[in-house]
Amino acid sequence: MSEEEDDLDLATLNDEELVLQMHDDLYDGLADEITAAVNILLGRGWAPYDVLTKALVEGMRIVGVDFRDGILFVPEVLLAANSMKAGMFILKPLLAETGAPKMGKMVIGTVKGDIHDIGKNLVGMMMEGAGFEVIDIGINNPVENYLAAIEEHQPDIIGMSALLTTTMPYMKVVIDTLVEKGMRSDFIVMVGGAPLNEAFAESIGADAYCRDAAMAVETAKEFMSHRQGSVAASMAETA
Ligand code: B1M
Repeated sequence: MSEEEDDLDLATLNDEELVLQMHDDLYDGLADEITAAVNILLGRGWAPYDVLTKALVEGMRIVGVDFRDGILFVPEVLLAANSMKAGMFILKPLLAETGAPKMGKMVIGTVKGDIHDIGKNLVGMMMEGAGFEVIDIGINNPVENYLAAIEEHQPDIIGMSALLTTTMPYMKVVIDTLVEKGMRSDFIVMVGGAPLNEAFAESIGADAYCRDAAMAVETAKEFMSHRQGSVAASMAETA
C-alpha cells in the first residue's frame, strides 16, 4: 500500500467516493477499512440494506469478475471474502432488527462439496430481518445434515445454496431424499446461487429459484402466506 493510501482519511470522502473506495478496499482485502467505511456510511444515515448492496455486494461482484478472469486467485479472494464478512458482521443486527412476529422457520445450508457461504449468509441475514427464524447449518452439507436439522427444528422452508456447477446437482439428491421419505410436501424448498436458474430449479423439483437475497425474502413471504391461508382454510372446513 502506498503512503498516500495509508494516510487516506475515509471520513473526508463524499458518499460516492467512499463507496468506490470500499470496492477497492474489498478488492484489496482490507477488513479494517471496510469496517470503518460501513460505520461511516451508517453514521451518515445510510440504510443498512443500501450499504450492503451498493458497497459490499457490488464490490464482491467486481472481485468475482477478476477471479473468473484469472486476475485474482484464491488467497486474495479469501481476504476479500473476510472483509465482506467484517462488513456484514456490523450490518447483521441492523438488518435483523424487527419487531415483526416470526413469519416462519427456515433451515439453510450450502450443499455438499461447496464451501461458499457469503450468499447463503446474506440470505439468512435478510430472512431474519424480514422476521423469519433462520437455522443456518453452514457449508458442505450432505443430505444427512438437512434431515437432522429438519427433525430437530421442524422448519417450514428448506433453503439450499450452491455456487459451483459441480455441486448444484447435489440439491436434487436432497430433494429426492425428501420425496423418498414421503416428506417433500411438508416443506417449501427454495434454492439459490450464482450458477442456478429457474429451469434448473424446476428440473430438480424445487419450489423456487431465488436470484438474490431480496427475492428469497419475497418468495418465502409469498409461500408462507399461501401456506397459512390454506391451513386456515382447512381448519375452517373441519370446524
Ligand atoms: Co469460488 N468460485 N471457488 N471461492 N467464488 C465462484 C463461485 C466462481 C463463479 C468464480 C469464477 O470462476 N468466476 C467459480 C465457480 C465456477 C463454476 O462452477 N462454474 C468458483 C470456483 C471455481 C472456486 C474454486 C473451485 C476455486 C479453486 O479452488 N480453484 C473453489 C471451490 C471451493 C469449494 O467450494 N469446494 C472456490 C473457492 C472460493 C473461496 C474459498 C476463495 C471464496 C469463498 C469464500 C466464502 O464463501 N466464505 C470464493 C469466492 C468468494 C467466490 C466468488 C468470487 C464470490 C462468491 C460470493 O461470495 N459472491 C465467486 C464468483 C461469483 O459468484 N461472481 C466464486 C457474493 C454473494 C453475495 O453472491 O454467492 O451469488 P452469491 O449469493 C447471492 C445469490 O446467488 C443468492 O443470493 C445471494 C445474495 O444476493 N443465493 C441464494 C445464494 N445462495 C442462495 C440460497 C438461497 C437463496 C438465494 O436459498 C434459499
